[in-house]
Amino acid sequence: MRWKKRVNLRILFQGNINFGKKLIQLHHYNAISFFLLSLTGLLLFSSTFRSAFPSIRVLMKDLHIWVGVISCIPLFFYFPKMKKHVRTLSKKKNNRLNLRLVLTILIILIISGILLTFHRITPPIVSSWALIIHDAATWVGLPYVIYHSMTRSKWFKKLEKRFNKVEIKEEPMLIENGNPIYKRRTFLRMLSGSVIALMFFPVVGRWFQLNFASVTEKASVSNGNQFSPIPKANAKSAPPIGGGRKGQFRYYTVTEIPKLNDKNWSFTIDGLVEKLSTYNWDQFVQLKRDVQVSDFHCVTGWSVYSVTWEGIPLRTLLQQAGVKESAKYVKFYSADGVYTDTLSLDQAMLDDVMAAVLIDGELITEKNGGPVRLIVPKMYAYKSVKWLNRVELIENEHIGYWEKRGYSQDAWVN
Ligand SMILES: Nc1nc2c(c(=O)[nH]1)N[C@H]1C(S)=C(S)[C@@H](COP(=O)(O)O)O[C@H]1N2
Ligand SMILES: [Mo]
Repeated sequence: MRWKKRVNLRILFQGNINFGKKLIQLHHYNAISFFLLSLTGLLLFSSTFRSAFPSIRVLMKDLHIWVGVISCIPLFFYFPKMKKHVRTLSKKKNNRLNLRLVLTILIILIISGILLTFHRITPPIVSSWALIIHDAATWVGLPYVIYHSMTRSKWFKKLEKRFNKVEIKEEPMLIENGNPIYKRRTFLRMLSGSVIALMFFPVVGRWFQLNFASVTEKASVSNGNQFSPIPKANAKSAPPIGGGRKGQFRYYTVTEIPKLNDKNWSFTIDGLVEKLSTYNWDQFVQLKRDVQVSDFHCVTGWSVYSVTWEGIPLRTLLQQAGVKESAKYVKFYSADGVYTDTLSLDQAMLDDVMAAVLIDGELITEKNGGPVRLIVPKMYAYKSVKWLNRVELIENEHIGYWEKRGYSQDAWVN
């Protein structure tokens, strides 16, 4: 590969080699780390990748963090010499602007990246902002770097030359007061810039929608689940006492969304219980429900605040079934047939752990884990099993789906 020949770390770290050579090495080095960071970062952002390769998700995250850390090393070598570098650019306004932009983006990425890395010891609001800012800086920085490396590549220079020749032969430059008002070179660059920006449009749009659009999904419209009767919301739920959720869910699933309806759906509590209980939808919606307002935190940094959930507290369900002395853990199953998670009996008895049926007064949509999903507000949401249809009391600890793939068994939110 070409970069192997080009990147020479020795040059970067040796004291007595000339400054210009060092800058070039730094540039090549940064290009490689930026490429690796973008690749691992985009894979982390992608929910398709998440469900296609769940077992390397944690590895990808660690890789992203370590490449990030290693990429910072050259900066420490650069900063003491920055003054000198800026001086060499004193007559090049564009280069100075470029440098300023790149350094600003880098610093934003580094600070937000550090905050995200240590998300477990900061409050969730800090990580959710760090995630938004980290992504935003990526959506500016990544297209910019692609543009930068493209317009400086050999084939682009060739293209420009050809473009300019055509121009001289066939079409004179527009001239006003002796100055060209539209250089074709500029046009070519603007065109490539726009193409790159357009390429990023869908993903940036998606990101924008996730963070800033105030989409209130009407369950009746977007819910593929076919359930009737529709449970009548408690007065505290409609209108929601939490005032309506703030923020948006990023819908995750490790399987296809299960096709559920009031005929094929059932809810079972079994294992180490006095009486095995199975409910069909009709029976389930007759159980007495509570309302709570709580925040929902994904371990990757995003949160949804002030969600008004209505459902059956898990401990009510457990008490009704009668937990046997020997039961120590509770295992939760999803109707997707794959996803499971677990709580200790003590954790399962916490008063805000709930089999939720309504969100902000409406049926939980199928994407969101409806008709019934677990919520464990004090823990990261990988504990909040979607399409919950079975609760089993067990003696020995079970390791959940994501915990098997590297997520911490300690899921408490700070
Ligand atoms: N069945 C099932 N439950 C699940 C998941 C999943 O992939 N499948 N993902 C978990 C994770 S990591 C999170 S952050 C939340 C996401 O909930 P949402 O898809 O409603 O936003 O669901 C949790 N419960
Ligand atoms: Mo998550």
